[in-house]
Amino acid sequence: MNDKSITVTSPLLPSLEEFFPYLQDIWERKWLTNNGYYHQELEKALCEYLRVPYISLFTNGTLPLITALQALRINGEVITTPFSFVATTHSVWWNGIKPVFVDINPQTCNIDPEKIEAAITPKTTAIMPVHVYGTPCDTKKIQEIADKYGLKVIYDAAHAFGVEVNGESILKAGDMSTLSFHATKVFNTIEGGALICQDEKTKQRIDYLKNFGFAGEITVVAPGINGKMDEVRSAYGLVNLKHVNAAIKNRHKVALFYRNSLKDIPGITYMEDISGVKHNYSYFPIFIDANQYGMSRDELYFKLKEHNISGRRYFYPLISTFSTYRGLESAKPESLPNATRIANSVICLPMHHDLNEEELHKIIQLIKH
Ligand code: T4K
Repeated sequence: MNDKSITVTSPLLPSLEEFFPYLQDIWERKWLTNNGYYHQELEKALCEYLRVPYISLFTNGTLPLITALQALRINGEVITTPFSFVATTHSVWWNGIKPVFVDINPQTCNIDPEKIEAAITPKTTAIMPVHVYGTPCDTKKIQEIADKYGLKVIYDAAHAFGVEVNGESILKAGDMSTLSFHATKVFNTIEGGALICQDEKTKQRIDYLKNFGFAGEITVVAPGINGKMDEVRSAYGLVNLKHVNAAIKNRHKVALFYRNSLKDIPGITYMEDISGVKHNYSYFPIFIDANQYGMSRDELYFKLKEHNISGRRYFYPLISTFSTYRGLESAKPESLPNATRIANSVICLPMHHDLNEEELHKIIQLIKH
């Protein structure tokens, strides 16, 4: 057994031989960014792969969140989850909007739709749920609430690349969905992201907003930002897209191995596949009950670390506990009992396309002892 470190994830990288001709072509074209050829090609390819009507590429997964709120002219208060990566709530804050935290459902780790209505005030204009770990939110129930109160819904789907429910892309739910193509994601463009919308007019507005608001050479129609993806990363994405199905297949094998190996360990629980859902196996969270397992989550985390295995405590601490947000009424831990318990018990085990059997056995042996 070697002592090479096992990281929580490892990027899906195209081979240099495969990528090099694309670089050569970009060098010949001398067109490096601003809606270039490969940018357009990747948008087309992703619409087809994800089966969504309109997609706009971005330079990371945070700017599409910020831009979605701008595009839909959201203000006042936005209902969201504290159990996510900080970018979700930061995007609300950066727009001068007040985030209102609602507790999660402990089975899915997603915002609990049963608790949304109680958080709605006259200032609420939108709901921003997250498909945490790629597990779909209850989009039907959320839409019913949104329709009843006239709210917009923006899904942070950073983890949900390729996830489908009953043969339909989860990215079609709500008014808009955002993706992250960060190096640590199932599909990556090194840094990158996207905003998905349902109609051409909205796509046009998003494209203006991500290019400073330019609608023509001398016409600026909105206070836009620079969110454009460049040609090198667009081309890299096109090559990676050819390999993403194989990568997800390998991730599935890892999930099956973990589930099979962990099923008889008292005090450890994990998530099962949901019937009708095409999962992408982006993360493999396990939840530790310290009394039954005989060791706390943090003890296990540091024990794995000692052996060069890095699990990650995604998403601990809760966003609502960070200094920017902890003064908010909705950030009180008493109103977020499920999120608090899950954040204190979760470890995401190493999960990527390239894990080998020796590494997986090493992880399981340590968890077992
Ligand atoms: N919404 C949600 C729900 C999100 O989860 C995220 C991002 C966003 C929005 C925002 O999207 P972006 O603007 O980031 O596109 C990582 C990522 O930086 C972040 O993208 C991700 N979520 C978050 C959950 O995780 P860290 O700080 O945990 O990453 P880091 O650098 O510690 O990397 C984790 C492990 O991955 C390393 O130990 C080794 C491996 N790795 C990482 C990189 C960067 C590599 O092997 N190669 C690499 O190049 O945040």
